[in-house]
Amino acid sequence: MSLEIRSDWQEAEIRAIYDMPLLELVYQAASVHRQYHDPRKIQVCKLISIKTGGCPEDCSYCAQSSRYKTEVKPQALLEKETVVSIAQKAKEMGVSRVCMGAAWREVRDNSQFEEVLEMVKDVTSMGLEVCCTLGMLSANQAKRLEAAGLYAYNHNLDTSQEYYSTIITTRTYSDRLNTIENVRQTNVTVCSGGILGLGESVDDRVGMLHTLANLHPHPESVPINILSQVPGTPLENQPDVSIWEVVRMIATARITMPTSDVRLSAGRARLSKVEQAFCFMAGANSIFSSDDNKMLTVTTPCPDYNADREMLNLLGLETRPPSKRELGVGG
Ligand code: SAM
Ligand code: DTB
Ligand code: SF4
Repeated sequence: MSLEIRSDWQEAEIRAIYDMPLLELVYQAASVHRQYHDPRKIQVCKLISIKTGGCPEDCSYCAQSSRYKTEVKPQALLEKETVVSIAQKAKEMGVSRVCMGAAWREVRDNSQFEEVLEMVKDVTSMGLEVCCTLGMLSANQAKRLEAAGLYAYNHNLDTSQEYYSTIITTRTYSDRLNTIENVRQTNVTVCSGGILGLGESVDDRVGMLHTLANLHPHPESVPINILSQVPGTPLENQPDVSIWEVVRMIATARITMPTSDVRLSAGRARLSKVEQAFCFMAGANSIFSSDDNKMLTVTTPCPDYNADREMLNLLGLETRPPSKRELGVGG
């Protein structure tokens, strides 16, 4: 297999990778992984929901959309001090990246954005990589986040262009790509991936990877989420995705985007240690961990720091320190 970094993938080539005999696929992905990454290192990330619920968007999977009746209670923007203290505890537990999520359609130029910029500065100055996921961004807002020291911006494509409007009607695929492009014009790194289990076909999964792998450069970070079926949302009755589909997706992302971090994100809580080990073998090199057993909201469980430390020890894996690149710049 060629190990060059490509942004000219054909959809059929990616499909052929995804469809390879499973163990051959995992072996090739593991080989690529070893070429570009230290396979003993896993980055542990912590999500902080800085503003929860009441979102005007209609993403059919999401517990935070105001259109669906879920158990999530809307909450105002957290105080900066609260965010810093969660980040401090996370750092002590081996976390090197903190991702702040807000249930917004888009960032507005208001006092709340100013507060988020202050949070980014303070958490960055603790020596952590800071990622934000705040909805759509203008080019100017991306530059302001860059100036605050932001390390990464998360904005997922979620699925293929063709399937997108089945899942979300309040924005388009090109809105998504546009925000990613605005982030790309800065030094902030791009985090973009998707979800398995929305009722999408294999062609949709391959289509999403095709779009991501043909971005130039590739997103530095590619989260692979497994749908957590949230009661009250249109996708509440979706069947569970098989672990083998998850492994195929991770391996195909690893082979097509060799230098990117591939993050085993939502849905990990229902995987056994053996299943997670398979995901790491297939090239996943990051997890989200927590002290309160939730990802952003109570609807999506997350293993806790102690359980994860035990698992990493068992598998002979170590936590990765924060990247030194550009930490503190502009902050
Ligand atoms: N509001 C921002 C946005 O949509 O860009 C950021 C927050 S949103 C929670 C970030 C991502 O989490 C989504 O793009 C989706 O991939 C993932 N996600 C949300 N709800 C999920 C669920 N129930 N199961 C799995 N992944 C989910
Ligand atoms: C991503 O791709 N996965 C994380 C992060 N980016 C923001 C979120 C996972 C889903 C959280 C859903 C919930 O907790 O309600
Ligand atoms: Fe809002 Fe993001 Fe949830 Fe969509 S995924 S409803 S934009 S919080």
